[in-house]
Amino acid sequence: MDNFEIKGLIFDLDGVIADTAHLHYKAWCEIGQQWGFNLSISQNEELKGISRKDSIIKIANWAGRNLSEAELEDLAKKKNEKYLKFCENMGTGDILPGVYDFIITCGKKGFKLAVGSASKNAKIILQKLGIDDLFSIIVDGNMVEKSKPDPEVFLKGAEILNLKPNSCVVFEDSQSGIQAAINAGMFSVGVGQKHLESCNHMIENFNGFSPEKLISKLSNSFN
Ligand code: B16
Ligand code: MG
Repeated sequence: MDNFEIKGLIFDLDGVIADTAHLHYKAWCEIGQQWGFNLSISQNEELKGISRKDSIIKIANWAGRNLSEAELEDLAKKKNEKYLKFCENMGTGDILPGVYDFIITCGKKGFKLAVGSASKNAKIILQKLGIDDLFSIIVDGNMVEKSKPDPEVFLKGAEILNLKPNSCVVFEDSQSGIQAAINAGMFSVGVGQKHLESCNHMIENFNGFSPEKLISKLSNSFN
């Protein structure tokens, strides 16, 4: 790919901007434990980036439970109440390392900024972190029909930013999110300690990362 030009950056929320992945996990564990089912860390990896309802369906399958639509709805509600309770005292200290500075620098350099999250709580969480106004658009779980790895959430973000998919970079902590970025025709940067397959570049966190490094790593990834 020659002459690429990056104009837009789309950030996943849970696990990229906000230190919330462990809180989703804790709430899901409590849901599973009512059936005596222990959700493993590797099973939880498969839930990252997946909608609340699709997550319950997966957990019920793993636990060998057959749930009616009404039971699914009820568990979704219970899980969310638990999750929001865990998030009650969340503030700027729950922003993941380096990402705030990276977002501010990128904004000053003229990149268009968006959030692309499966979470229906994305706006509330970003408000708690005090950074909801840094983004031109927050595409959340209320605005999409399909879970990652479907590209809908990122394509909607690019469309609202008025950018072509191939001028956007997605930052993601989940394999389903990296696949969604690939399916959208976007570049992807994996974030976190767990290696993610097929992303253009991987960082442990945003400490020391810069727009210049981003462009250089992306151009190296396909040269
Ligand atoms: P909610 P992301 C995802 O957010 C989380 O990774 C996933 O664990 C969660 O189940 C999903 O949002 C739905 O969240 O229950 O708050 O609507 O990583 O795409 O920002
Ligand atoms: Mg995530």
